[in-house]
Amino acid sequence: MHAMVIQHLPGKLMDGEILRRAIERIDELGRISDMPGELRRTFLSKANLAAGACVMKWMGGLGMEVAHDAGGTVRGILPGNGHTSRAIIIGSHLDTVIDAGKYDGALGIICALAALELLRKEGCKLDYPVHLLGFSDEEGVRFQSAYLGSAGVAGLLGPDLLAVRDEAGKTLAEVLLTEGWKAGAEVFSYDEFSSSGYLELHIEQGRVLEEAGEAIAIVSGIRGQARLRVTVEGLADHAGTTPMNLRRDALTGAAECVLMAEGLARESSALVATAGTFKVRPGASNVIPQLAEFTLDVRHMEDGFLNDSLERMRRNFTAICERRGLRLGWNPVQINHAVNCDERMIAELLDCAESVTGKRRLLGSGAGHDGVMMSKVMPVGMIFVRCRAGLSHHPDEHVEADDIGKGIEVMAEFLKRRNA
Ligand code: HGY
Ligand code: MN
Ligand code: MN
Repeated sequence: MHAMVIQHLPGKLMDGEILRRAIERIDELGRISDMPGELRRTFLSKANLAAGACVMKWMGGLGMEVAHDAGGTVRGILPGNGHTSRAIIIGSHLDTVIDAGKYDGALGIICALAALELLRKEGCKLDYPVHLLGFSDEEGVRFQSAYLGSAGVAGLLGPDLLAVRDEAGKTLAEVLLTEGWKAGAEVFSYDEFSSSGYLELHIEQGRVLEEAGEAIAIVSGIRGQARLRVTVEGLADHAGTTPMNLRRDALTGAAECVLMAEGLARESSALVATAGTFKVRPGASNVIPQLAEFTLDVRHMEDGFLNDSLERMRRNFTAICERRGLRLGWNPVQINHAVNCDERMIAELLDCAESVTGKRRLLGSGAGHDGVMMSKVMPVGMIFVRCRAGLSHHPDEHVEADDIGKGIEVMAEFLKRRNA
């Protein structure tokens, strides 16, 4: 764990108490894990529910009215002074990837809390309610489908998503029934009338800010993302007696497919393709693999290019499998198209960023975020905070205290300027 040394503190947080508490909370959430020795919180896991309960405690401490839904998303409501009922939603996600860093998701929730604390310290009452949401599942580790928490609150958990299955073959619908956090659960539901916007602070998870020597960027949009489960089926046989030309080796066929996808992505600077998981059956060293299954994560800023790339991969995988006497299973799990952030929020956030940092940096997001789902029912804005070497989805993910303080100030400034 990195001892967070607070050197120079930004202006408004000079006493450091709010920033210090935010950093302590990042460390505290960073210790709530399903796996000793690494950080892991997934959909409805024990640690994810514990993290949600911890955030509810902090929100309660700020006088917010707290609740959770059956999927594990938590919410705090800070009522406004009644001038308008249209809330502004702030927050991020509670869950993590496997062996994660402690800032992806958590930073956005904790900075949202800190921004409200900063406004309270400055005696700033807001005209409108603020809803702080900690989404239960943005990474999609358990079901390989992203944004389940925000899809839930945006009313987008349709039959397709409810039918996705986890490793054990359980559907999301079954898991909600059997493992849901039902005691005291409320239904969170937002539509285009309930809120005037969703604002999320998140680490950049890229290198642009670090290379520019800047702390803050405002996000222009979120790249489209396709998640697939690909299976390649061959024929198990004896590793010692089967001649190479008679083999129908599922693993080598799948490997050729993965390398084809990588090759295609290397041809174009804005396309990325990743096989993050790879399983082989039966999985004995002296048996030619019968079945190989891998996940494919493919992303691009333009939907048309993403769709064309997926079609090229599917066609090439089919050809590879035919040539090798293998059977291809091409199974899209979830395709989210690119999302633009709201022009008005971008303009306001750039002004806020300039007032805090003197810079106006606009940046597209290669990573996915809950704003993809929230954008279906409300305007979306995002604040990026620099992270060291752009490293993320890794235990060494790191953000400097000063940059956290600036992020909190930009968010607080935005909320303040939304007052009439
Ligand atoms: O995968 C992503 O882009 C995000 O971290 N969920
Ligand atoms: Mn994230
Ligand atoms: Mn992530």
